[in-house]
Amino acid sequence: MKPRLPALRPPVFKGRLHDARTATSTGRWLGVAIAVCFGTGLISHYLQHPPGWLADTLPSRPVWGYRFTQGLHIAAGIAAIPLLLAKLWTVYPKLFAWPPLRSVRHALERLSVAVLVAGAVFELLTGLLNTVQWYPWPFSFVPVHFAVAWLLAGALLLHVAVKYPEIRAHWGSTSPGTLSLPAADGPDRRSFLTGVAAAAGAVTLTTVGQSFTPLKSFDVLAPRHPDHGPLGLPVNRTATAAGVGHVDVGAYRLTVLGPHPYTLTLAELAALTQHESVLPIACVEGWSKSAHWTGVRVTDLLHRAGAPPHARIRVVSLEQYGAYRVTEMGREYAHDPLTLLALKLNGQTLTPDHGYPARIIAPNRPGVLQTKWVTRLEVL
Ligand SMILES: Nc1nc2c(c(=O)[nH]1)N[C@H]1C(S)=C(S)[C@@H](COP(=O)(O)O)O[C@H]1N2
Ligand SMILES: [Mo]
Repeated sequence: MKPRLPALRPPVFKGRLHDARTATSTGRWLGVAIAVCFGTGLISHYLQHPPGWLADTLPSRPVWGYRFTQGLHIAAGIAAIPLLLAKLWTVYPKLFAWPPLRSVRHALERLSVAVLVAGAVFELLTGLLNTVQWYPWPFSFVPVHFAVAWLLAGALLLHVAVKYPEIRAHWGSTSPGTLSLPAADGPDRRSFLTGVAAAAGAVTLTTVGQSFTPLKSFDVLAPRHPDHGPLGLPVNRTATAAGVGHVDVGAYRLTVLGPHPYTLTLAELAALTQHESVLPIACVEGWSKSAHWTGVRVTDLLHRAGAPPHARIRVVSLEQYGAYRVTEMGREYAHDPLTLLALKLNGQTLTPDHGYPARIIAPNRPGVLQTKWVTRLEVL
């Protein structure tokens, strides 16, 4: 007996919320979240990898600038996940539209939607996994996340342009006449949208405390809690993970290379004029916490080496390998009186994981550039 093949017929969707109006309602919030992610992502990228012409003009104020923009980047990305799921659920019947391709224009539009969906899923997934430092892929996160962001932004602009007439028709809260559905669907849609808003609110509330510390007691889902870590500050990369291990204080030297190079022991460094700064560590992964730092002003160290007042510097760590072993610092940071080569954190000697014996702390700067275990400053 021949097995009977089911007839190939597209499924019929009777749900009342797969309509343009619901798609517009979810889409606009998703669009806002993605736009915020894109803008704050650009800020983060150019603070970390400034082109030459920009490096010396990057501002060191406001001190909380990067804390704010990166906290927003991660919060918007997390909130976008339930919004994206809701939006995809609303529009997925279109996958089964028949015939699949009606014209060249229709084919191009579907292609752009495919890029849009793939880009959005990719960015939110890789971003989320980066916050837990899980990299189950063979490529490097930063350049690929950055490149796909442009693809996504382009596809989103195109999508908004193509859908503009529909978006406009369904944007307002009441647009009678354009509604193809009976008014009885109103309550349904309201419940759906309320549910989506509640989901987005819940994931935000349970994670945003990792950087917005007034809400830290609700931070139960974020990978980091602002209070968990030695001296009340989280640690991203431990001394052991960085291969720094135990630092021999007797052998430690700080070298400052410039027109008049010199070398200091830790005792000599500690004998220089010490200053205090209250500055946050703001990690690209979304957590941040403000702390009291005590140490020597970087600008004083550079001045002593005969550096010109506009000098840019390179900071070198005791760390042997790792992407953040060597970092560069533009002149606004290097000569900001708040920028320290810190020896103490919250009144106590740095712990090995926080960069003992000396680490950089500068205002408005991504955490990855707050170099720990510093052994050399080079005037460029
Ligand atoms: N040498 C070195 N410095 C480093 C890192 C590193 O991997 N190596 N990690 C950076 C990152 S990603 C962050 S967020 C901050 C965290 O500082 P903390 O561990 O003292 O909180 O240190 C930065 N300094
Ligand atoms: Mo970080």
